[in-house]
Amino acid sequence: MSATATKTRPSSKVAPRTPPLYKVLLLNDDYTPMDFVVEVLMRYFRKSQAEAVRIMLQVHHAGVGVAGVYPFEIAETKVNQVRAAAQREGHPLQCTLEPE
Ligand code: TYC
Repeated sequence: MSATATKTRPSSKVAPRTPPLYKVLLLNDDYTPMDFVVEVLMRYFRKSQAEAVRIMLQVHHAGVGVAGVYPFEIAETKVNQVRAAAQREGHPLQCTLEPE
């Protein structure tokens, strides 16, 4: 084995290398404007406009959709940002977390 080669860990007794991930979900409703949902996806989830429109329409038609997948504290922050923005603007948009 070369000096830089990585060995496989001998057992599962060590902590996983990656943190558990959580999906941030957007839920559909009849009142939140489509443009607002697209803006939220671009601002808080760093989506392009085309991707934001795609996700918004997915939620609009299926009832729920994934805005992004993150470690817990980042996902929680994004949920709080979306809820605060929706409340500020008086929209009923719902946003929640679920383990991936
Ligand atoms: N259904 C909303 C409308 O017709 C649009 C919408 C999309 C609302 C996604 C919420 O998470 C949502 N204005």
